[in-house]
Amino acid sequence: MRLSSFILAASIAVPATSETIVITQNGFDYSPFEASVQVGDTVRWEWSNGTHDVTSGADCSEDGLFFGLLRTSNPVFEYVVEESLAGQTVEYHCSVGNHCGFGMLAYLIVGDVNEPCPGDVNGDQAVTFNDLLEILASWGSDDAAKDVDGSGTVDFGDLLGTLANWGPC
Ligand SMILES: [Cu+2]
Repeated sequence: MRLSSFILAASIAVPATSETIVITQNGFDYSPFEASVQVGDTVRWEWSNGTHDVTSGADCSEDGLFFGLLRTSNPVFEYVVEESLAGQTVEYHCSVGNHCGFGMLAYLIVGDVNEPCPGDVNGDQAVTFNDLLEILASWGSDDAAKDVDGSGTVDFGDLLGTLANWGPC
């Protein structure tokens, strides 16, 4: 493969890291109404006013996935997105009074899980020329993040492992 092929195959992608997604309660609203999250992210609901909660489940019924209070005595509820929810849309609502009937509900849009991706040493969900550059920069070291084949040294075997997984993860 020629060098120019590597460069053409390089792509821009967002690094995969765990984040905290903040959802703010205000009146009968959760904002954002649809929150995009990833497995492993922390969803953090923040109370603004009134007496509410965060109850998972569609049609104003509780499915037991998560539940937390949102009120002056408990102004924050956090939930870490479980792997079983990958690729799903998770509906939740407020179970206090008839709040759900008044429209106090919202959604978590859970992204697909990323499979392990040998050769993606920079974690951008694609094996590209940038990964080769990182391997070359650590050539001869024992940097585990760049030791694609687990040999204990960053060397030619890691270049081969990277080439074998070329492209999007
Ligand atoms: Cu409520």
